[in-house]
Amino acid sequence: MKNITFSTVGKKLRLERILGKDNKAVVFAFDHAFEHGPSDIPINRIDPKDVVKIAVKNGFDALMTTRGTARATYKIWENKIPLILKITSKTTLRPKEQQLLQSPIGTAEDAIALGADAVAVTVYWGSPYEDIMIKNFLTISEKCDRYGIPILMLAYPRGPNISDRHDPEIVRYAARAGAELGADLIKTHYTGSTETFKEVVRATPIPVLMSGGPRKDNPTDFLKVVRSVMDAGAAGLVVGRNIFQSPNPEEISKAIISIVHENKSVKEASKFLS
Ligand code: FBP
Repeated sequence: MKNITFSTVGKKLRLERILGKDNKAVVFAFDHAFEHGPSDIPINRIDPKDVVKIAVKNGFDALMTTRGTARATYKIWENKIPLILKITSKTTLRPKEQQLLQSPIGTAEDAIALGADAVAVTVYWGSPYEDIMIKNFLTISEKCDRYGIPILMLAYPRGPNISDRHDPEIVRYAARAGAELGADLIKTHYTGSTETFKEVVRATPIPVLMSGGPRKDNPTDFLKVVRSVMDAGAAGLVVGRNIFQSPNPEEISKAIISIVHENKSVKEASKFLS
């Protein structure tokens, strides 16, 4: 027991609440009203409570959202689903170039105050502001290490030298850099094939979750991507728009969760879709 710190135990317990017994997770992402603005939020879902209800009712492993939404909706998620507090973001109201910087929008202490099980922090690898985001990450990481809070890093390649955010080698670089910096979980873009995503997973010595991305018109196409990353050894995904912009969020949620947690094929999972 001598070498085990209190925070090591806390971090382990919190990670287990998110990843569960099978070490896999489907996290519901809902920070878009801040990060992208009204264009991302369907008019029938402008009340944040309606979107949080989707995460709670459909068996997601965690809800990732901002501190204001977490507070406004806590009666819906409390004691039902772990909270991952998103503590960096940017708005699209900023000048374009400054959208390459994620600013602090919460703290590790907020996570403790809200009873969250992790924080989520974005680093745009390749941004002219990469240095600021690395420094912010280290400040957050120092506190999280003390308090036993895991950090999910959104490791996104983005900047003037990045022409393709899904380029396998660049995604692999970003994911690995996130792990090297000390993240506990990585969330990053799909690379277009199982083979290349396998390399991302192999190069990254912590669990890798795929980032959902814009909603696909055909939900089966999204299920194929989910199947591909699971075949590549991913620990699951973090998904928002493909769920809350869908006319049938329940169906697509069940289908995704069946692939991740029950190892279903795309064909089997498609049975959930009408
Ligand atoms: P989605 O599944 O909707 O892509 O959600 C994941 C996410 O990372 C959100 O947490 C975030 O707001 C958004 O995508 C960022 O998207 P982008 O980096 O493409 O602006």
